[in-house]
Amino acid sequence: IDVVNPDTYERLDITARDNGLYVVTLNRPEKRNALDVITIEELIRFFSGARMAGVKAVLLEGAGDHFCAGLDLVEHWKADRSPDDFMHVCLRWHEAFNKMEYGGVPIIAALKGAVVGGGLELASAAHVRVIDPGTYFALPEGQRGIFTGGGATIRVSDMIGKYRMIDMILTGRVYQGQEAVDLGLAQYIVEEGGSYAKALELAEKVAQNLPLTNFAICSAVSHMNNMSGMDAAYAEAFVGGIVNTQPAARERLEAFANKTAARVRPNT
Ligand code: 1HE
Repeated sequence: IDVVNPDTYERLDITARDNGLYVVTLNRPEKRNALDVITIEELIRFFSGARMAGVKAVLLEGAGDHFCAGLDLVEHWKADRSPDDFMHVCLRWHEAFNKMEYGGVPIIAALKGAVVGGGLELASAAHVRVIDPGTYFALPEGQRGIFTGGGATIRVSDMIGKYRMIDMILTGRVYQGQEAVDLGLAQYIVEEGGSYAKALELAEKVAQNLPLTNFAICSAVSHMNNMSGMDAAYAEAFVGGIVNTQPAARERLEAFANKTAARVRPNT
């Protein structure tokens, strides 16, 4: 299917690896991978069609020294948009990031350098984030005289809590290192320059899960978090009914029953 054809993208590099794993690279390093209209449209296109195209997992990264500098401020300034126009820009961002979070394809983000403004909003739409000690998170919108528009009010406050998010945007506070992990901005920290290798290891691992299981993990959990407890319990039972009886799982269950499957052991 065309959505995985790298020749059809201008801002994204799409690289197929083994076993349905794709590397999606924001490829505008000279502008620190700032998100312009074209990039957002390409993210929508890729993530809308990924699962139907057989994509089993995505490693998301940025070319150059920084993951992403957020909204293309120069494009925004030059376009001198009306409120109506920018509302629709924001809706396209939400389209892209909702397709990512709810699309059912696991996305592992390899982060480095600046992950700021809309770059943090993009990273927060991935399911797993890996950082190195040089990775830093910020919401510079407050200083730039603007506000968020790509889901920070939802996902960043979900990760770190409402008042930490408010502090970040009000004061421009930067979080990095182990503190960023402890607060929930990322799940893994590795040595300097190591986020790509760790993200690749994780992406290769999750690509081995059954696609329907990954679909539930990378879609149902987010949907259920938006529901009341009663509705979430009902929906979980429904999803569990389908996923936990899928024919493809029988082999794995049989292996467990026959004692040939790996056991869960503590970290060494
Ligand atoms: C950009 C952008 C951008 C860089 N839009 N062009 N985001 C921000 O406020 C972050 C703004 N960017 C920065 O603070 C810095 O550029 C970085 C920390 C990311 C990188 O610093 P550095 O020293 O490596 O690069 P630089 O010299 O600042 O930038 C290199 C080029 O990238 C330069 O262009 P050039 O043509 O002069 O070479 C910069 O103009 C360009 N560049 N960042 C456009 N963001 C839906 S609402 C979302 C709200 C937001 O995301 S607010 C944006 C927050």
